[in-house]
Amino acid sequence: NANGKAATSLLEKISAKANPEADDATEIAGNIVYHAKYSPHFSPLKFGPEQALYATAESLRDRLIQLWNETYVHFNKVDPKQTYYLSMEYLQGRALTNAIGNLNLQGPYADALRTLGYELEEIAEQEKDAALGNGGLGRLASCFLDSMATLNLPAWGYGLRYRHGLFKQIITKKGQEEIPEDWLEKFSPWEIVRHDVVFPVRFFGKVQVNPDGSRKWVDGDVVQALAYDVPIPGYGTKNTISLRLWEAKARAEDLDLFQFNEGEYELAAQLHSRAQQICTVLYPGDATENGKLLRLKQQFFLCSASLQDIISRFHERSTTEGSRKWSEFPSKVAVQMNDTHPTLAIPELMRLLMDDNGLGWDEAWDVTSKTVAYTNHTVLPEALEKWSQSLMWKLLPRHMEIIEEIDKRFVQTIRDTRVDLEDKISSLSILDNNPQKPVVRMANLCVVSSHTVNGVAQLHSDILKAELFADYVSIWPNKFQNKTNGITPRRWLRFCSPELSDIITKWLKTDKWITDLDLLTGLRQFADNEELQSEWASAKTANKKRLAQYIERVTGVSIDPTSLFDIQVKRIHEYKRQLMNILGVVYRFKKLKEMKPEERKKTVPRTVMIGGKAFATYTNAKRIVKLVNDVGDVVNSDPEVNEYLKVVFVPNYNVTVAEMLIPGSELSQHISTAGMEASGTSNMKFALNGCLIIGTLDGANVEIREEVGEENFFLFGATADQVPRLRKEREDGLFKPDPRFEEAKQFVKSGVFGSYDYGPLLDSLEGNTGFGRGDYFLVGYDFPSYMDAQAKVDEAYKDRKGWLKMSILSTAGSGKFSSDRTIAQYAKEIWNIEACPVP
Ligand code: B1H
Repeated sequence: NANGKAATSLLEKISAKANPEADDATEIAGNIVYHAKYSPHFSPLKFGPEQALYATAESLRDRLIQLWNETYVHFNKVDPKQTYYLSMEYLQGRALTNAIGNLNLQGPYADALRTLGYELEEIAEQEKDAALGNGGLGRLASCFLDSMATLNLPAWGYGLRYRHGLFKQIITKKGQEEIPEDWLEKFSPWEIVRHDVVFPVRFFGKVQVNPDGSRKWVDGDVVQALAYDVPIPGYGTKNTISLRLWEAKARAEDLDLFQFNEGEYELAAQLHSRAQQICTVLYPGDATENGKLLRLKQQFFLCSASLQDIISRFHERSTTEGSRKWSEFPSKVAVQMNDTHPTLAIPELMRLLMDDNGLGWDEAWDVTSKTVAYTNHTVLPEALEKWSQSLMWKLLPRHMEIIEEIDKRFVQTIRDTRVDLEDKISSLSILDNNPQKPVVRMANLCVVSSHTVNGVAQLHSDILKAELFADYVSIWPNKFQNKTNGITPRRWLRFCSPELSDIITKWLKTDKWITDLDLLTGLRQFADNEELQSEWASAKTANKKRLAQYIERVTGVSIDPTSLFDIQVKRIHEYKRQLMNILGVVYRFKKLKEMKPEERKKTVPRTVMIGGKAFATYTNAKRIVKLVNDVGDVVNSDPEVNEYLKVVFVPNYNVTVAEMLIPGSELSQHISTAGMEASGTSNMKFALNGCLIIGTLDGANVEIREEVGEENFFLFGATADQVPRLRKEREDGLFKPDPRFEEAKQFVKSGVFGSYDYGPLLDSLEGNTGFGRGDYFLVGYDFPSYMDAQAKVDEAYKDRKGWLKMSILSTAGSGKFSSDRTIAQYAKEIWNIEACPVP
């Protein structure tokens, strides 16, 4: 590598100097060189782009460690109430550009690297994407951390250090194939292992009853939880918080030397390999309940280690001698559960308080229920976690006793106080004792035990109150809240589209919008301004060109940067209706084929990009991936139409790919069956980047449309309250399909897109024919209004100025969707915590 060689010789000319406070280019270059030489991870004398990445990251890490320490000491001194966000998923993506940007060191870092022969962007490209999550729920957790740090809130995240994150998707002739992801192949420069932060976590065993009647969980397997801290810098502040990820380790004494000496190596290391399994891989399900023992172990491991750590910090911060009063705990600690995945935090906190610290039930319950809060992210029945009671008794016998007791007391209270709910008790109770399959309903445990339950968009929260949790609302009318999701404007605008950001800053005459996103409304007054429009267009065009190059590099398909860039990227799921999108494309293709050449010339050229991962065993989702690829192959090589239509499946969609796609998008599709997408968060990212939305009245779309204005949103489809009736009509055979829908399906069936058997996939769209699910997702019902909305998109795009105005207004109306707003609301309305800025 010539570049590497040049850089190696440059390395010799710059004196190495460790300097965690380096902030000008010369000092930074010295610090990078220091790490290249004295924190080496590669053979000496190599300084290619990869070595440069690690040395650069380590130079930043010095600074982050310093800020992390200052923040920790400050929080310890002030002893504020602190929030702990418990999540099984974090989709952090890359960290380099984000850290440099949040510390406002772009210029000096770019200059420092240039003296070493590299461009910052080129080095940033070397970093792996940390994908310890599946989709929206995991990315939300990561956006929340960014906002917590930026708002100077005393708050930490807890998660698991999966050895392998979400699988890598490759596309072959067979469709999607999954390859293990390997973000730790070399090492991550962003984590700091804390060898002194280790907690024991028990599994299996039994409950011992002591002479005084107290109970204790004993025996079974004990695994060590070891802490790794990922520093999370705030934007424009010293505050740097922690994402603490737990790794599972066996203890030395768990190696059975006797068996080893007998030559029984596998038996000897049995406990070691069982411990290792826990954090080996992220479960790749998105909105799918799974019910496997290892997943339950992961969930408990996260909860137990985090709570032990939280309790030890509660004592560490005590200024009085001896241990603190437990009644103070809820005024020092808030625990937020990201969906039901960390529900075991509830019985584990009860157990730690009662069995390890001697509290009585009432006292422990008071502390626990004032500490924990629960966010629901889905109403899909298949995603509501239910754990088999027998599995739980085996793995967590003491917790099952506690859950039974919580349930017993809850049911008794209802019997005593609410005779009207007598016939609802079987659905309200935590334990479902159905003899076929007795289970624990985790959402019920969360609702009964939490002081607050929230949904993630207004419509979703309304549905929770009116349907899923309606009877609980009658018991606790004030427990339920809405917290509309948000996204961090740093990663999702400032850093992924610097061109557009600079234009915004120029026109608003301030860059304060980066931390006060409502200021974007200031762009509205310029929406018609031709100068702004032309600057806006050139930024968008630059982003489209960059995206076109990327697409050509990863797929080999060349796309026209002047065509309309139409994107749908999200996990592949029938409720998200990628199938409707591709059937719309099929119809467009068929019509283009039927047109005369001069007619075609009048159409608006479009590039449709679809990306997302399918759960490995979700057959229909995989068939959709295959269909998109097959349609792409035919359309893109058709010389009559490929000037007017291209169809690209973007492989391996992840945070890094999103940062390339979103800034280059002009239209994005958020087209789920109404009532099924709890919120959506990519819709917010697209809108913020001046991309128009075609979508249903679902999730946060409803609020986005309110904010950007209905004339700037391409709306179609049934509303959530119509869905049950429409499903019934579909089942009863009362539905008359639109001819365009029939034509599109027929065209696929005719075999134009290859010999793969799409019969089963298309049958899922039929009504009550005995096949499929009777078009449960109402693709057939919504198809005509979807196609009409698409025709309006084409018309609107022909009016270039009109489109630019809409695009500007879209960005201008996106202020509400900053995760800073969301987190400020959680802090005030759920956690009751206040900012604690490091001086
Ligand atoms: C969301 C999940 C989810 N909702 C189970 N539920 C999982 C469920 O591994 N599992 O078992 C993983 C994830 N994810 C998403 O959360 C919603 O579908 C989106 O609409 C929402 O925007 C996002 C964040 O609130």
